Amino acid sequence: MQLDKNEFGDDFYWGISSSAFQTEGTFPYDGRGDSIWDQFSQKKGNIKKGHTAEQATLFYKYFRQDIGFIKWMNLRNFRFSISWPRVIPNGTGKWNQQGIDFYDRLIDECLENGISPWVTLYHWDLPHALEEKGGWTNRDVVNYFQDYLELCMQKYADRVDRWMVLNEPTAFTALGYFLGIHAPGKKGKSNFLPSIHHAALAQAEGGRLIRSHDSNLKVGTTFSFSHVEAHRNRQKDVNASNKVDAILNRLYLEPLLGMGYPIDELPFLEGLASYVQNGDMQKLSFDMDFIGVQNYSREVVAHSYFTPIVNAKLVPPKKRGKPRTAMNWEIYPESIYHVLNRLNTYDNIPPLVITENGAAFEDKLQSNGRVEDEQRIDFLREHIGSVKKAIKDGIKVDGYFVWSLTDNFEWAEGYRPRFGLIYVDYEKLSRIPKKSAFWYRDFLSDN
Ligand code: IFM
Repeated sequence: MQLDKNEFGDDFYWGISSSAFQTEGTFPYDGRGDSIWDQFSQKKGNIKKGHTAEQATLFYKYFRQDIGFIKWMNLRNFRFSISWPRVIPNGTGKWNQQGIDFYDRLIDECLENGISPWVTLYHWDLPHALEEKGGWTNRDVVNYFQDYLELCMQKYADRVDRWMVLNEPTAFTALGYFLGIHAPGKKGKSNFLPSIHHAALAQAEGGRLIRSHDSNLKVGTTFSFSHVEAHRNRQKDVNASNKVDAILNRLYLEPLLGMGYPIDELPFLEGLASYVQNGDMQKLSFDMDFIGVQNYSREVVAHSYFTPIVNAKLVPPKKRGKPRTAMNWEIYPESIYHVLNRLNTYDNIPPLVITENGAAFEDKLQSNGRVEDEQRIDFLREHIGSVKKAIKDGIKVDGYFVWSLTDNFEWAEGYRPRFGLIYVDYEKLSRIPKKSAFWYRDFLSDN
């Protein structure tokens, strides 16, 4: 497919994304407190091969070099997150000056290089001290979160004008508080339900706090969306896929848009009533300036008696004979088109920005010093092509960010899946631009 960046318009935001815990490294501590992920990754069996993020890519030290790569790729937008426990080690109370200074340096370095920082305020690294008080199951977290946001506004809003409140709330609550396969490793409905309501409240209250700080700031939040299909054309599979769709695509978006929780498909959400206080349902909505869309694949769903809540199972791409990435996710570029199209059917949907799209492959550093990741180039070309088709069909999309700048710590999967456009040699901590980085650079070049 032929792609021309000019077809997206001059004001389209081309960017690249990362997050604090996956890259910074947790040492030197410099006053940083533990997060739930520090604790979770210390426990045997939680992370593949026993990997931890103590070193990660040591972005904390090498951020200048990494920003150099962003500039070299002709990118003008960098999405990263602030680590809450780095700036407020106990989650509440005293702040950590060294942590504050780090993000000052990072933001200034972006600006000096002509790169706009797009900052996510919560990308999963809850301070461990708050988890000891119940984490997202404790309603107080909504207030602690706002105090943390207030501090970020005071320190950085003079230079950062694009903010994202949460990263993928479905992922961090379902994986961390229902299935227990992400930090903090809690399970069951009794943890999932309160965490859903408190994250949904934090999402909207956080938006309001940022807007009240300065109405010129652009406030957004991000969601992971997938195109969902029934495996077979039979009622049981269709019902199962509707339930999975409600969890993956509607759970946090619809309350934000003032539509309430998707109880029609998910009757277990009636249990939220125990946590909803007077006036809360109104507080869940907020008119974001943009929605961050994160899409990687589609899900094909079949009925299953063995899965609680949704009676559904995901049919893996291998079983369907479909191409897949190193995460075992189907390569299906049309998914991003379907997702954008679907979002466009909501009456009051804010402008959309693709804040994550990308793929992990088995990248190999060759003896000639190159990483020839042709598959990633194809992936990006086809997905950007799908975004172009959506725009041609009249859907407003304002930007596209690749996940991710460098290879990094892929949560419970450890370091094996490599998502970066820049390869990281974890022994030497050296960085090597992959062929896809050259491709992205050339695509974005004015010549
Ligand atoms: O690495 C993650 C990121 O932290 C959130 N979105 C999906 C990415 C790939 O799994």
